[in-house]
Parts: sequence; structure tokens; C-alpha cells
Amino acid sequence: MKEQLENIELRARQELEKIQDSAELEILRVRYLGKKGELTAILKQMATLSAEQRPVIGQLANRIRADIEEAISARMAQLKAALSEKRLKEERIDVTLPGKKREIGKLHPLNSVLNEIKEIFLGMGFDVVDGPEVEYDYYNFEALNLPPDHPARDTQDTFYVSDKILLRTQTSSVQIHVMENQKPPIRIISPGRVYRSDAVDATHSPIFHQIEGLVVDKGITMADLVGTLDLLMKRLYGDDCKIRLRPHHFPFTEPSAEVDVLCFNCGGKGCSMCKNEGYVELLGAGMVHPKVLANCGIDPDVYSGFAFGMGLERIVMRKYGINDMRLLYENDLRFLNQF
Ligand code: 2U9
Repeated sequence: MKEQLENIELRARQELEKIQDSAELEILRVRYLGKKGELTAILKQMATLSAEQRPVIGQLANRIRADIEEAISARMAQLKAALSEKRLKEERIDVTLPGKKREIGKLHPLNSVLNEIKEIFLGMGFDVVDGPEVEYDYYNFEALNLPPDHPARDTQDTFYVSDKILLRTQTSSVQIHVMENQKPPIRIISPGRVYRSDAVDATHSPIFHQIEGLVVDKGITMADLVGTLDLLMKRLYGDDCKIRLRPHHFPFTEPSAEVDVLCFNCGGKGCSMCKNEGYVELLGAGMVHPKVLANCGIDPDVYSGFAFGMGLERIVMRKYGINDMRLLYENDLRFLNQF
């Protein structure tokens, strides 16, 4: 039995040397010292020994158990130390390394120019109003003096949800809602996304953005319209900017005008950008048609108003000299980072 015990001690020590992790160590501990372990199995045979041998073997077994336990603890401490050294090496942080640079986002030029325009109008006492992109035909066309079969509907062909429901072609529908619900004085701009069934090219897109404006009060004249747009353009493009009105026709305004601004490229002398005109077309405007006021329950004999509409993309393209509208939608950072 003495030899058996010494053999257990020898093997336990040899195996301990080879053990590389704490799970293996636990298996070894159970195998030698556990309730069903080798050492316990030997101790169970103590009853077969003589009275003289029992204390000798008992002492030896206890010493061996204590030694193996101590060796296991020592090996465990070694393994822990080695593991922590390995982790320290692997996970060491070099605090002198430069940090990862966080890219800071910025507004898309369409949004930054829209914000600029909103600020200009807020400064003139306008409110900014929003409305649905899916609209009734009535609010998009009929109320604006565009009855069914009106030829001007052709230029604003859009996407229909049903006979009576469509994707709005202009944000004027928002202004109809406001006039129906609010008594003059009204001073609003309505920016937003609009839709037309146009093919994509350098100057067209089936989805684009408009900013429309409406002022209705007693005694509003064309002079108010010109003064407002002149100030807008000077704020947007600089104090040297001049505007010019050319007579035009829109079903919802009477009289109507197309509004040009002095060419930023040549300052009015004439160049390829303005096709030698000295001016470039930027927006449309006019005095709100009396029928449109009446459609919304506003008496055109008491009140008058002016309205204007502009394509945000065109304003942004003119401001930054962008020659292809598609660049504004592609989200190419090489393009966007220039603004
Ligand atoms: C109401 C009454 C009248 C809005 C107007 C224009 C002229 C105009 C175009 C500019 C480029 C549309 O984006 S574009 O294609 N718009 O020329 N818009 S007057 O007139 C209104 C609006 C609301 C109640």
C-alpha cells in the first residue's frame, strides 16, 4: 500500500507538470483527491491493514494528500500568473498611439441652403409650414384654378394613387390648406418634396424640392412681391444681386411673372452660362388669382396676395455653380465634402 501511495504521488506530480489550464487541473484534482479518486480508493482499504501499519500508512496518505493539494495550488497560481502575463502582453494599450478620428457629418447642400432661406423668411415675419406629400387632386390642382383637362396639368403630370389622390406636384396645396383654416394676414413659406413624372437628366428629377411663399392681407401689391424677392436674393447671393421680372402666365396667379437674377458668372455682361442674356431664370411669382382666394373662402374684393415658387435644386445649383442635378442625389462624399 505504501508503494501504491508513493506511486500516486509520483504520477500526480509528473502529470501536474504537463497541465496547461485550470480545467485540466480540476480534472486531475478530482481524479486523485476526489471522493471517487485514487487516493480515497486506497484509504478505503485501510481497514484491511494491521493495527501497527494503519497509523503509518494513514500518516503517509495524509502527507501525500496535503502535498498533492499544495502542488495543485502552486500549479494553479503558476497558471494564473502566466495567463495574466499573456493577457497583459496581448491587451496592452499604447496610449501614445493617435486615436481613431471620428468623421464629423454636415448638412447636405440642399438642407443648408433651405435652412438659410428659412432663416431669411423667418426674419421677415413668415411662418414655415409643412403638409402632406400625398394629396387630393383638389388641393394640388382644382383649388389652384387648374380644373380637370386644363392644359397646364400636362406640364405637371405626376404619380396617381387613385383618380382623386396623387403625389403633389407643388407645395401650393399646403397654402390652400392654410388659407382654408386661417384668416389673413397670412405670411408663410412651404418648403417640401414634390413629384412629377419626369425622366432623370441634368436638370430634371421625378422627385425634387420646392419652396413656395404666400402673403395675403389687405392692400398687398406687386411692390411687396418685388421687395420681398429682391431682399431674398440679395441675402442669398450678395448685395450686388439684382432681379428682373418678365411677364408670364400661371393659372394660379394674375398677373404672373418669371423672375430672373443677374448672372453671377458675368455680372450682367452676357456669357455662356446666361446664354448672353445677362440674367438667369430662377423662380416664378405673381398676385394670387382672385378665384384661388375665393376657393378658400377669402374675399378677393377685400384681400389681395402675392405668391412665388422656386425649385430648391435650381437655387443650390446656381449658388454653387453645379451643372448636373444628379450630383445632389448621389450622396458621393467627394462631391458633398466640398460644401
Ligand atoms: C397659392 C397661390 C399661388 C406659387 C407659384 C410659381 C409661380 C412657379 C415654379 C418654380 C419652379 C415651380 O419648382 S418649379 O417648377 N413655380 O413658377 N409658383 S407662382 O403660386 C401660388 C401658390 C399658392 C395659394
